Amino acid sequence: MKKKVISILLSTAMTAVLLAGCGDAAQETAAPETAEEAPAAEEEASTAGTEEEAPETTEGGSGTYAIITKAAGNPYNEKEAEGFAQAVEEMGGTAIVQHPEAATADAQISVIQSLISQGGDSIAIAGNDINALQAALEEAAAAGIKVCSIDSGVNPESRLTHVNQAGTMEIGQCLMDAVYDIAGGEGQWAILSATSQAANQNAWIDAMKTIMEEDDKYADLELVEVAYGDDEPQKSTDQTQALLANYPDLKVICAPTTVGIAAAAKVLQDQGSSVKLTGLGLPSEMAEYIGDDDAHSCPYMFLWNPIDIGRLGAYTSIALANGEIGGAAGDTFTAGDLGDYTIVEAGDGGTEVILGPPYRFDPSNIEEWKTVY
Ligand code: RAM
Repeated sequence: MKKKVISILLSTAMTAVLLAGCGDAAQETAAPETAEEAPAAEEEASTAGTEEEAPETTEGGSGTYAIITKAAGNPYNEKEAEGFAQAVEEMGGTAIVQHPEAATADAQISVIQSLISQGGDSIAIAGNDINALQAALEEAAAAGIKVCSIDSGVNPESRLTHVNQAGTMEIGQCLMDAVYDIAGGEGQWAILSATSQAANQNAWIDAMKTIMEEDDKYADLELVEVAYGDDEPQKSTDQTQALLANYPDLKVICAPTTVGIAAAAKVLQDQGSSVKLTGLGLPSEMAEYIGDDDAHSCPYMFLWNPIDIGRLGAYTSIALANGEIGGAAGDTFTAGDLGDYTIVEAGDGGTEVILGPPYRFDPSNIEEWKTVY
C-alpha cells in the first residue's frame, strides 16, 4: 500500500503544475479532464515528504465515520458528502452522511446527539456556528468519538483539527482582488453571504475587511452592506434584488457562497444589470453566467474541488480514529490519492489541514470544469 502511494505521488509530482495563487491558477493550469487531476496540482503546494519521509499510509478504516454537512438541499454539501463517503468506502469503512434539515446549530446538535447514541468512530462537521456546537461536540469527544470540522470550522475547543479548503486569508485575498479588479479600483460593493452565523463565510468576510482596511490600494472601495441569503436560493434572490434597489450606484456583489452566487448571477443576468458578480461558485451551476461581456453577470469566480474536501475529511477522520494522528501541528498522514498532508497551526489557535489553493474559473476554463463539479 505504501509503495503504491509513493509511486502515485512520484508520478503526480512529475506532472504537477505549480499553482501560483488564486488569481492565475486556472489560467496557467490546463483544466483537468477529470476530478482526479485536480489534486495533483494541489499536491505540489501541500506535500511535504520525500520518499524517505513519507508517513505510513492511512490504513485500517473499517469503522464507522460520520459527516454532518451544513444543511440538506445544497449541491455543494452533497458533493462534499459524496467525496467523504467515497473515500470511507474505498478504505473499507461505513460512512454515515447527515444533512440537517436547516443550516442552523440547533439542527446540527440534534444530529450530533443521535450520532453519540449510535456510537461511531468519528464525526466531521461543517459548522453552522463557531461556538454553539461546543457542548454537543465535547460530549461526542467524551464518548470516544474523534471530532474534526470540515469546510466551516468550529472553535478549537470543539475539534481535534479543521479540514480547510484553502487558507482563510488566501481566499479573502482572492475575493478582495477580484472585487477591486471588477470594480475598476473604486466604488460601492456589497457582500451576499450565507447565514449570519456561518463560520467559514464570516472568516472570509473578516479576511476581506482586514485586507481592505490594511492596504490603501482598496481605499476607494466602499463596502455598503453584508446581506444574508442563508444558503437558500429564494432568500438569496430576494437579498440580491434588495441590494440592487437600495444601492443604485452598486458596482460589484461578492457572494462567498455557492448558493448565493448562483442566485445572484441569475438575478443580475436576467435583469441585464450592469452590476457585476464574483465570489465562490460551483462551475456546474455558474457556467451560463461566466463571461467577460455585458450579457454575462460574472466575469470570474473561485472554488476548490468540493469532492476532494470531502475525501480529505474522510482520510483525516480515519487517521484520527486510528490514532495515527492526534490533530497536533506537525502530524502527517496520507490522504489516499490526494497525497501526504501535514497538520499546521490555524489562525484561531487550533490546527488545520489545508486541501490546497483555490482555483479561478473564467471563460477560458469554465466549459471543461462545469462537467467535473
Ligand atoms: C456554500 C456553503 C459552503 C461553502 C460554499 C463556498 O455552498 O456555504 O459551506 O464552502 O458555499
